[in-house]
Amino acid sequence: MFDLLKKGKNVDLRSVAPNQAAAEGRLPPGQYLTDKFPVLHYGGVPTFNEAAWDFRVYGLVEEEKSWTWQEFLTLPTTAVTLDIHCVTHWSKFDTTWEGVPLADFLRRQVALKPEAQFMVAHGEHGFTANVPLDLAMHPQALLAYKYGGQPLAPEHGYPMRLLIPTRYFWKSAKWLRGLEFLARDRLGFWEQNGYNNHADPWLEERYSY
Ligand SMILES: Nc1nc2c(c(=O)[nH]1)N[C@H]1C(S)=C(S)[C@@H](COP(=O)(O)O)O[C@H]1N2
Ligand SMILES: [Mo]
Repeated sequence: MFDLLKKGKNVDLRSVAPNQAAAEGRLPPGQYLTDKFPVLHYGGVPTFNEAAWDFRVYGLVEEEKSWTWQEFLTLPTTAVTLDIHCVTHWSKFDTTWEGVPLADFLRRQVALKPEAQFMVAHGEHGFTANVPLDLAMHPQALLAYKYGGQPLAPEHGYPMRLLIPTRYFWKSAKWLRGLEFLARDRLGFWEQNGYNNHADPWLEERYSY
């Protein structure tokens, strides 16, 4: 599977002693801590064309809706700090993000049909990642467009990405363009490629086999 991953700059990520981090009780099993921000994705980094960009919500909703980038920027935002854990074994603590809280967005901007129980996030180039609706409603789930107080870097998802807490970081789709709501779960890109659908780093749910 990892041959599918396009790695960023190949630096030594083991910048902090794992024991020190584990002692804090915040480092899940099999992970090591890094201060860097590795870049991981399949395919190229898309360029943002504001005129062509929209953000769509569809599937099991009463009414499909879409937002331009300027419309999206008017939505209320919040800041979230969380630890991120990549299935390729790096973790990064206290990452700080700003964006639209997904739970608020789904409650105020979207009328989900009662049958909607799963969400598929759609990124540029057909990338998908799936989560159950209750995880999408997690208070730290974000439609994130700032990292560390700055707009997202292109390789980290500019202009906007999903941020899904409590799971391996692959559920956090970069270059987010749409959310689709479903009655039954549908595996996303990495989930179809052998990764565990539940993806809890504390249970080390890396693979589906
Ligand atoms: N669109 C898109 N989003 C993606 C991916 C991808 O391949 N395409 N890979 C995921 C994986 S495997 C990880 S670990 C994180 C990495 O985010 P980062 O590059 O900002 O560290 O993005 C996730 N989101
Ligand atoms: Mo990942």
